[in-house]
Amino acid sequence: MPKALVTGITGQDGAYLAQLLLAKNYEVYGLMRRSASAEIIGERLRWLGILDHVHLIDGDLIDLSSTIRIMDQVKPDEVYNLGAQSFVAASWHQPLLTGTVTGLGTVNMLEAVRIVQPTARFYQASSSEMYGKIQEPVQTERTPFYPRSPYAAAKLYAHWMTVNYRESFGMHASSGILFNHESPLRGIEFVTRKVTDGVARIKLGLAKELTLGNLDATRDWGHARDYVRAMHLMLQQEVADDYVIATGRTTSIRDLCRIAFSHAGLEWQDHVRQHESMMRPAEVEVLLGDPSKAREKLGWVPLVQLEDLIAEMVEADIARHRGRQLLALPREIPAGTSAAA
Ligand code: NDP
Ligand code: GDR
Repeated sequence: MPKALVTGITGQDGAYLAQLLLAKNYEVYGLMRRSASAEIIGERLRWLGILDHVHLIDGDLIDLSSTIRIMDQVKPDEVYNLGAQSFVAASWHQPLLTGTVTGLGTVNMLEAVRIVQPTARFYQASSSEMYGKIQEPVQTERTPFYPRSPYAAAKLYAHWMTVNYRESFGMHASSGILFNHESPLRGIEFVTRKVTDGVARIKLGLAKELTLGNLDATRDWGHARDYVRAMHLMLQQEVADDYVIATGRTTSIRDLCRIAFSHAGLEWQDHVRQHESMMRPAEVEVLLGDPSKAREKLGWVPLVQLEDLIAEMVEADIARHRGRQLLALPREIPAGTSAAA
């Protein structure tokens, strides 16, 4: 039975990846931060019905002794490093924490692999945010990077350290440059989920308006379930490499609103408001990925269309607010209450 160690297992991708690996008969271990709210932290895994099927080990990415201890305890065949401070807007408020967790935390994992389990295959969760102020209209593995936030700068450091460990120590270390991917398990602070949650509240008469920031930005959105398949495929290759994972279609926040509100039979213009406080100090205006290399080398293609993804999210949020799944859900803050966008 192959063994996988997943950091960030309590997050959106970690939960879907754990589900995929269990279905493939892996023994799945997850690094989990200690929390005073441990019963809530595991909610995504519970939502997928797999909380009791994974082994959770306490530790923290910023603590090298944690990563070494866990590597020694598990001796995994594959390591998926998904843990991060992953919210771009928060990275301006907490730049040092973001650099420590998202940047140096990756090196703590790489060091633990190098010291304890150098034969393990390593996956790094790199990001399309590294392209930032885009240098080419369609981004590939060869497009130069131009990070626009403390988050993106931290991810870029982690990305190059992954490449460096591959080239310096011969480690099987791959980086997935993933474009935005969403699901009903997406954190409420990200724009897709904020919108689908807002649609649900408005539909059910719990709210009248939804306040957003920049409606002109465009993103290449896919489904998280499709994207974790790509992570696994990367580690099954004989030679480690870096891959762009994207759909090849970009959509504005405005059009996202149109799709989500119309799914519930609502007009988005009647409800969406823009507010300065939701704007970012520096914006990534457009992202559009070319996943040709992943298609050719991994045989990976995305299966879910944006409209179907948004429909699934709206339905899930309506169900949540109807209270059908109240006990099985992550704790949420109401959309629009955060000062940050
Ligand atoms: P989430 O924010 O949902 O999950 C982040 C995970 O990291 C959580 O499990 C969180 O734990 C954990 N974490 C945070 N800080 C620490 C720490 N100090 N030590 C250990 N674990 C920690 O992110 P996603 O699932 O959406 O993304 C997964 C990864 O992929 C992230 O690295 C993200 O930056 C990257 N990425 C995501 C994309 C997307 O569109 N979703 C696109 C490209 C890259 P806790 O539950 O305790 O907070
Ligand atoms: P992003 O995702 O920053 O691309 O990072 P997010 O959904 O937060 O923002 C996407 C775009 O929407 C605009 N926007 C708003 N965003 C939020 N969150 N809230 C709002 O009210 C709002 N209004 C407009 C933003 O300005 C932005 O242009 C995500 C994360 O998962 C990262 O970890 C990952 O690396 C990248 O995707 C790829």
